[in-house]
This record gives sequence, structure tokens and C-alpha cells, in this order.
Amino acid sequence: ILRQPTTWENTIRSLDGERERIKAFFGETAFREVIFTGCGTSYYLSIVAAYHFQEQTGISAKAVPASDIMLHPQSVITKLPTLVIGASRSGDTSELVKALHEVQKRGLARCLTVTGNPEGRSARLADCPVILPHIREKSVVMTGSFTSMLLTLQMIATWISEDKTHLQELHQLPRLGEKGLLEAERLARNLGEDLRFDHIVYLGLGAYFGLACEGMLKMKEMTQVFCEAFNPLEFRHGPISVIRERCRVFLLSQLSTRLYERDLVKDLSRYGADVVVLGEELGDFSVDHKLEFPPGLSDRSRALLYMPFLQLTAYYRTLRMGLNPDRPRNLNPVVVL
Ligand code: F1P
Repeated sequence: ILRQPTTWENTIRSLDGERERIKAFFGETAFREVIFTGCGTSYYLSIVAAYHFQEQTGISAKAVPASDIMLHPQSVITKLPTLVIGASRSGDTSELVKALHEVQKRGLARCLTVTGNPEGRSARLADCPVILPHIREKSVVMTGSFTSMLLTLQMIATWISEDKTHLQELHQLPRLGEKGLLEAERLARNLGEDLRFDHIVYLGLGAYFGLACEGMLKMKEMTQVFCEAFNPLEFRHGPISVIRERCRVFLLSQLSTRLYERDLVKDLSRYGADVVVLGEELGDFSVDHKLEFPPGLSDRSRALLYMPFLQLTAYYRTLRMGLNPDRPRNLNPVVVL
């Protein structure tokens, strides 16, 4: 978890050499839609990537779990020509491999895959494989591979849209990530070691919903505590009824939704939740805990910086519970159907 800023730097460096090949691949076809896909962590990063890709390039984009494409390719792929972008650390997760196989057999889409495994089937099936060998992890739980595959997809979006400002912001992330790590770790340890909370909620809107899901998944996999992820405004429409003293809520704040966040946070505190807010310029939030990031980055670029902290809170809770954070119950490194 802690070496992620270095991993991001390596990702940016290794992608530099791939830029022209990947841009040329996009240049060959005027895709009407791009579908981001994967399973588990790799699906959650697809949610973030699809939002960002569409915002940046103007090309229609959506995220679906790989199993949806595997089982219902024709319902999912409706705008031809389509590009399917698959993410997979292992490169061998069954649903993704079968989904890629299915769309290629039926001639429904071209495929680009991002993976840590050059020998994996997802790399071999792709028209345009993007290999990041340095993201391979020993742990069953994905951490640096999540952020590095996401960074890769964000970089690709900036190349396609020729958005130099955003590209420069992405280049700053290794430095900013390193700078904030000490404080993130200190707070994560304090929160993680506090076992009073037995229900944890992660709130994120739009692209940040993917981050909220991933925060939830880390906590669930490592500690098996009950957790959920919601869009913060959706949370008001019923789910908020479950809030009580033993709930902790993480709000992944963004400047674009700030107007609505303050009232929500007030309600959450009033109903008894322990509230943690992550974001920039949090001065006028009155909550139990804050993790503040330096101002100046767009919501899009800041996204990645939230993850080490969320991963660390799960990690420290696991240690306090006496469990092995690398070996979650009932989970294998590669899910095979
Ligand atoms: C996806 C995944 C992970 C999960 C576990 C098993 O893997 O389902 O989300 O945490 O590691 O694999 P991959 O397709 O990215 O290799």
C-alpha cells in the first residue's frame, strides 16, 4: 500500500513508451462507445474510468461487470463500433476472459486490456494489450494494482482528448501521494484500530462511486465487517434509516458536489454516525475526522489520492483483529468459474 506513489511513477514511465501505439490503435476506429469492464476491484476501477473517459473525450462510455458481457453481449453492446476495455491484475479471471472471447467470436467489439500479466489470456485475446508487469502483487487483496490500472486508463483518456492540463496533474500524483502518506497512515491507524464500529458506509457520487465501492471491498475482504457503498444523495432516500452510533461513514468529497455534502454530513452526525470526510478545502465541515488534500487538483485527478488511506484503514483494522490482511477468508487470487 505504501509503495503506491513509486508504483504510480513506474506506471507513468512505462506508459510513456506506449503512448503512440495506443493512440494509433484509437485512431484506427471511430468508436461510438467504450465499455469498461472487469470483476471485483477491476470492475470498480472501470466505473471510475468510464465516467472520466466520457467527461474527457465526449465519447459515450459505461462500465459493466465482465459477467454481463459474458452472458448478454448483445444487450450490452449496442453502438457499433464499440471498444471493450478490460482490466485484470491476473489477466486470467474467468468472466473477463469469456467476455473477451465472446465479443471477438461474434465480431461485436475490438478489445484493449490492461493487465499485470503478459502471459494471461486477457492479454493474448486483446487487439491492444497494455501490460504493467510492475503491478503484480503477492497479496490476494488488490491495492496498488487498482490505482495503477486506473491511472493507466486516466492517462489514456488524456491522450485521446489531448488534455495537457489534466495530464500534468496526473504527473504530479506520485509526488503528492508520497507527501500525504504520513498523515494518511497516522489517521488510518487511529481509525482502523478502533473496533467499536460494526457497520461501515462509503459514500461517493459519479466517478467517486467506484472509489466508494473499492473502499468498501477492501474493508469487506480484509475484515469481513458489514460495509456498503452508496451515492451520497441516494443514501438519503432510505438507507440513511440504518444510521446509528455503531456506524462509521466515509464521505469521499468532491468540489462539484460540495453544496449538498454539508447538509448530508450534518444529518449523519445528528443520527449518531462517526463521520470521516476526505477531500480538499474541508475547513467548514464540522465532523469527527478529516483527511485534507492540497488544493489545486481537479476532482478527476484527486481521485487516486483517496485510495491509500482507505486501504490502510482496512489494513489496520485487520491487524487489530488478529487476521492476515493478505489472505481474506474464502477468496482466491484468481476467481475461476
Ligand atoms: C479480480 C478479483 C479481485 C479480488 C481478488 C480476486 O481480479 O476478483 O477483485 O480482490 O483478488 O480477483 P483480476 O481480474 O483483476 O485479476
